[in-house]
Amino acid sequence: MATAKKSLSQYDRSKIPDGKNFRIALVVSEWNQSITEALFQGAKDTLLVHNLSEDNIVRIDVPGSFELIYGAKMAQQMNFNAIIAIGCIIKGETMHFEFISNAVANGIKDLNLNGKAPVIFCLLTDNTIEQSKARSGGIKGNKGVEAAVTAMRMINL
Ligand code: DLZ
Repeated sequence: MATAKKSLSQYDRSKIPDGKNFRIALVVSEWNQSITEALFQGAKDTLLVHNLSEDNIVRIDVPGSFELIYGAKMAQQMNFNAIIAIGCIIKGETMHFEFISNAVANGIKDLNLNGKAPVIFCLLTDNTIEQSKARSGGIKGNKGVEAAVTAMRMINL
């Protein structure tokens, strides 16, 4: 269903605002690190293309996706125009997938309702590592790119 809809990995660059004066935090989970690094790189490269300076792209590392909520909350209290929360949860044998995915989605939703800066949801919730690879620079694009584009558009609302 999702793939039938548009992918922001292919986007109209002319519709994205100039990022010269934007300051964006990227909160990055260390779980499934090869995936979250690729998402981070996709997001960062996109922000650089849109004129953000290296100094205005700040990375905050957290141990796992569950900690994205606290990391993003902390970043919201600092001087950022937007925050991108980057993580990857892969389904295993236990219920962790459901608990962590729901908690992160709800936590980030609450931050968006209550905080000043928008928090962008760049959390892969996949059944297999192959699905995550496909969405972090593979055949399904890079959700980090999409998150960066979304952040710039939300700042410009
Ligand atoms: C514990 C756990 C498990 C089992 N799986 C993942 C995962 O697939 N992706 C992820 O980002 N984090 C996972 N974690 C760690 C939790 O997010 C969290 O870091 C710990 O429960 C400590 O609060």
